[in-house]
Amino acid sequence: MEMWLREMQIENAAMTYKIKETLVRKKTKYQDLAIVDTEAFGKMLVLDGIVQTTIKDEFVYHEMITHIPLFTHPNPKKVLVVGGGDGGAIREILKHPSVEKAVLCEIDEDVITECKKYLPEISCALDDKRCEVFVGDGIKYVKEHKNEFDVIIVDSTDPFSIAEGLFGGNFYKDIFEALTEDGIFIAQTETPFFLPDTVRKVFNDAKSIFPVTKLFMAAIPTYPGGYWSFTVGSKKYDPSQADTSKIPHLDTKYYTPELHRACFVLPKYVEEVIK
Ligand code: AAT
Repeated sequence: MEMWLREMQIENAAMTYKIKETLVRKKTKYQDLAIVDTEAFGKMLVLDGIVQTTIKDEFVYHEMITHIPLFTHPNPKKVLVVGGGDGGAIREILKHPSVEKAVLCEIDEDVITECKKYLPEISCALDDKRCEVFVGDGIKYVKEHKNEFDVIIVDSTDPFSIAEGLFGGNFYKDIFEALTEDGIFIAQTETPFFLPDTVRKVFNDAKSIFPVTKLFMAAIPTYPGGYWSFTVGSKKYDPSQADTSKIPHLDTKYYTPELHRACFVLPKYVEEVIK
């Protein structure tokens, strides 16, 4: 018998994945969680029917959401990840020797537990002694920490339900306060192809708060549209002008110093979205 997972990527279009095996499926306190093994992308984490990360393409997202801000900041020591309970962002952050502490603030403890069990390739650094795991709402956590982090990474689900408040101006104001004086923030900010209004709003919210705001793109096959946006808000350093000449070699599959600068060059339709 063939089993297929269908993700409704937008209202009238879907992606389907042939499933080898369902490893876990449960209702957590916050969402419907599944980790399934698929023919095309290997194991994947699915929350409320939406693909969050897969063994085959996770490197694109996790490298770009971390190395762009961490190689823009000259000396990132303390980093916060909001969401990201799979641990992929933490794994990449801890490749930076300057980082003394990486805090993960994930609302759903089951995401952490199940990813540790079934996705060790991604979650492997969550037990590192430089990583501190905190289970709770990122909105509250950020509000309660001031002038503390050099980099804040918002690795969240799409802007509905528990993650809705992670996409707005009020949250970005709190992030600004939680950052140190030359801090940098980055968020995954959806698809400009299918959701131009969302991308525009989030970008403009960030722009109204941060002195430097830039958007870049990366190609992520399992995300709607296949071409995903990230927004960077920075108090001081411009990520698109980072000095990439002295970046040390890191074990990456997508990020390169050349791409660091090139990814900020946008196709015309994306430039129009954020104009
Ligand atoms: N690393 C890629 C995976 C994710 S999952 C995003 C995580 O954000 C989920 O585990 C979810 O439980 C967590 N989350 C959602 N809302 C909050 C909140 N308010 N506070 C803390 N954590 C939260 C990102 C995938 C992007 C998918 C794009 N389509």
